[in-house]
Order: sequence, then C-alpha cells, then structure tokens
Amino acid sequence: MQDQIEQLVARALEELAGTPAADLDDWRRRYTGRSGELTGILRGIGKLSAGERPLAGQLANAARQRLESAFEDRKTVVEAESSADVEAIDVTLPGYRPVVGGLHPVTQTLRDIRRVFANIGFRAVDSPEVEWDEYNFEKLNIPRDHPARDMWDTFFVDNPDRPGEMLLRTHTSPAQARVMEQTDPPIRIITPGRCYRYEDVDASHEATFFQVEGLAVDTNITMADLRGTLEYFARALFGEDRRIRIRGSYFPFTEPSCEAEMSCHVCGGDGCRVCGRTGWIEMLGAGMVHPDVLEGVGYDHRKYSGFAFGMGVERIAMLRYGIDDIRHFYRNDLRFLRQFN
Ligand code: FA5
Repeated sequence: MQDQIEQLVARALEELAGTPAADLDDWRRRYTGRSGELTGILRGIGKLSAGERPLAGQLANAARQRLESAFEDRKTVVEAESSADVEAIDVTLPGYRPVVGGLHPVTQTLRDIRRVFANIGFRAVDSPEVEWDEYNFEKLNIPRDHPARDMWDTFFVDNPDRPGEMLLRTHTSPAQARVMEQTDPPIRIITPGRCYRYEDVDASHEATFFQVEGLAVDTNITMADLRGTLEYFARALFGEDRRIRIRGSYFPFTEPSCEAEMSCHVCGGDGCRVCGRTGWIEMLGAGMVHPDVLEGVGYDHRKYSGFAFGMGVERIAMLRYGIDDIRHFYRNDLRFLRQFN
C-alpha cells in the first residue's frame, strides 16, 4: 500500500505542475475528490488487517494533505499568471463611449424662458399642481356657473372632505392669486409649471403641458408695459425677425384681455395643418389684471394695476425648433430627443 500511495502522489504532483487554471478543479476531482483515486485508497484501508491499518491511515492522510497543499500552491501561481495577463492588455485600444444624456427640449426652453425674464427682474415662484377650485377659478373671477369655465376642460380630483373642489390646475393663473395674497406690490414674478386639461389631443394640444405665468403689479402699470415686455421676450428668444401680433381676446380675470401670436414656423404664414390654416400660432394669453381680482386679494384697484400673461411652453419650443406636432415631445422616441443634445 505504501508504494501504491507514493506512486499516486508522484503522478498527481507531476500532472499538477502543468495544469492550467481551467483544469485545476478537474485535477482535484480525479485525485482527492469524493470518487478520486486517493479517496479510493483511503476507503480500502478498512479491509486491511488491524495491524496494518494505523500506518496505512497515516500515510494516506499525509498524502492527502500534501496533494491539497500542492493544489493551493498551484492555484496561487496560476492566478498570479492570469493577472499578469491582464497587465498585458493593449491599453491603447479605444474604450467604450459612455452614454451621455441631455436635457429635454421642453426643459431647455423652460430654462431659457426663466433666464430671459430673470434679466428683467422677474422672480420664479412655484405653485401647486393639485389646486382648489377656489384658486383655479373663483378668485380669478370665474364663479361656479360662469360659462367661461368651458374654456378649461377640467380633471377633478376625488376629495371626500371637499367634494367637487379639488382639481388638477388647468393653467398657471392660480399662482396670481396665491402670490398677491401673500405679497404686497410691487410684484414681478413668473410661475413655470405643468397644467392639465381634458383635451382632444392633436398636433397642437396635449392633455398635459407646461405654462409659464407672468405677473407684474405696481402703481401705474399699463398695457404698454405688457406689450413692451412681450416684445422683449419674443426678441430675446426668437430673434429680431420673428413677427408677433397681439389681438383682442377674453379672459374673465383680465380686462382688457389679449392673445399674442407668432408667425407660423412651418408654413411661414401661408396656412397649414399646424397653425390651423391661419398662418399664426397662438403663443400666450394676457391682459391687465381685472379690478375684481385685485380687490379679491385685498389690493386697492384705484392705487394698483398689473398685467398678467400665460404662455404654453411646448408651443414656444415648437416655434423655436420647427416642430410640427406637439405629441413628439412625450413619445420618448430617442431619435427625436437626441436631436436636442
Ligand atoms: C390660459 O390658460 C390663461 N390662464 C392665460 C392667461 C394668463 C390669460 C394670464 C390672461 C392672463 P389659454 O387657455 O389660452 O389661457 O392658454 C394659454 C396658452 O397655453 C396658450 O396660448 C397655449 O400656448 C397654451 N396651451 C393651452 N392649451 C394647451 C394644450 N392643450 N396643449 C398645449 N398648450 C396649450
């Protein structure tokens, strides 16, 4: 038995010396594993005479330890060799290009609008997206049975404590009342934010879209200030050559009210699907803050006057980038979005 063990150890060690990393486990299985050769010898010890057994047991255990420790040594050696291989990798090969994200075109436009108004002293403030009917309508001179409510198809929010009073804001105008209630004039603010309407979605209408509200209140604010501010804005964002026109309109919370439109970027003013065949794209609604709204927030309308406007940010982005369908913005199509990075 002694010879048998010694021969086995010699053979196993010789083989181990040339075994690569991938075959090490196989070597172990064949010699010291559960059905390996050495294990077979160990099992045979039971059949020896009582006198032979102790020596054979010692020899077999010593052989097992030797093979196990030779295995560990070999493993260390081949691992060191393979990390040396890594060092040999050609570091001059080009690496993987990291994927870099970009800002959404609506975010870019929002930031630019904020910057343009910050330059003339308009501070940006936040206002809630989930709003009370009171702020979205009533404080804006639109009581419950007012026909002008049809201008804003509204998503109402279930609130068991105040049924029928909670909604997703249909415009950013509630910010007007919120800011005026908390601040004394002079006021110059903008409120960028998301709005929600139960719309028939088409090339220029989304059910979720962004608006930027503007509000200026002070003594002696006139329609000329509104016009000057809008013209400054249009030039700063679109350049000197963009045509803009202001037409009379109606909003219950402004008097007089108007709408600013810009020449259509798709047809250049001839009329197309995007501009509804008019040649003009509606950009914003505006007007002088209604005296009832001023009084409603505790301002003396004989002392103070103000102008307000609310613009659609996607519409501005469409005009800037020549986009012919508002629905592109929220389809998450990377082929579209990558063009703005
Ligand atoms: C309003 O929402 C008024 N609150 C604007 C206002 C503010 C008037 C202050 C007077 C004083 P209007 O519903 O017209 O008005 O919307 C204003 C702008 O939001 C539109 O000119 C348009 O650019 C944009 N807009 C309106 N509805 C949508 C829609 N469904 N999808 C995308 N943009 C829209």
